[in-house]
Amino acid sequence: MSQTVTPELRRWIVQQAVAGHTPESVLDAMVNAGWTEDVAIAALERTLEQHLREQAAVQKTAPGAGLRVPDLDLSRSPRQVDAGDRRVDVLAVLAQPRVVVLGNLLSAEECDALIAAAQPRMARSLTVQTQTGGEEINPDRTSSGMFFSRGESELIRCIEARIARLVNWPVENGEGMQVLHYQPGAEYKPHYDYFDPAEPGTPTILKRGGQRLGTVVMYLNEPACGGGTTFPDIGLEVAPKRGHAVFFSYDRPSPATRTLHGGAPVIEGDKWVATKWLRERVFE
Ligand code: PD2
Ligand code: ZN
Repeated sequence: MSQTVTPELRRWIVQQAVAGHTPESVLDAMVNAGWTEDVAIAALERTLEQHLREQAAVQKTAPGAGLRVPDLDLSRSPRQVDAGDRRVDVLAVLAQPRVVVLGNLLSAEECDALIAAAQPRMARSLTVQTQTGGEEINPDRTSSGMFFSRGESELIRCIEARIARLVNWPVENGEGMQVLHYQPGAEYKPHYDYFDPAEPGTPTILKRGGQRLGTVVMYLNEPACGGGTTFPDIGLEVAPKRGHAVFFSYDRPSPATRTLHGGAPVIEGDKWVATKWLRERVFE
């Protein structure tokens, strides 16, 4: 039997270590699950060494040494933040990684209007092809989607200005808003939103606006079951609730940011989201 150490297995190993399980007990669990002992030991050693190296790199980098990133001003622990034309509820805050769950970012009417405007333009979702900087159909992302151009309508301009004010980041640094639609069984497997510096296509992608530094995922409707936004490294799942959103930022393009996240499979009903990615510089 060929035994491949998948990213999921690596993540599981790190999660076991972080939860305090000894390497011996993790090894036992792997062997019981059918792993050859030699392969399991090698996978454990390599994964834990890499994890320690990453942790050391984070600790060596003093706070603030990463890039300046979009962020809400939560210094007074406000219940609400003024986003210009709307007061947005702050429902949950995590400092490290920075994750903020927001309520009332969009009205029900805005959610419906976004879906209606997106619907005729939906196509099977593409992801950036990291080898070349082009785009490709990705089996890890079984949703369909479309992009609005920045400022293309009054509705889009209004939401873009609100997000810019909320996270203190220029409208011009935002990518065009993307709408995704998931039907039952569709998901977006865990990924990072930044562009991996090790991929050959990344320099081409970065010419247009630099790195992504932050993401706002806005929920436009409510699937009956499933479809949460998951953050496997921090054990968080954000429920898709109409008008709510989750914001998170990453000050370096590294797994050390612990911003791995995914769209869990929709089990019943369907799911609509709008995503806004925020870049380092002006995105033309
Ligand atoms: O739809 C989601 O919950 C989701 C999850 C992860 C969207 C994105 N990433 C994204 O658009 O980047
Ligand atoms: Zn994402």
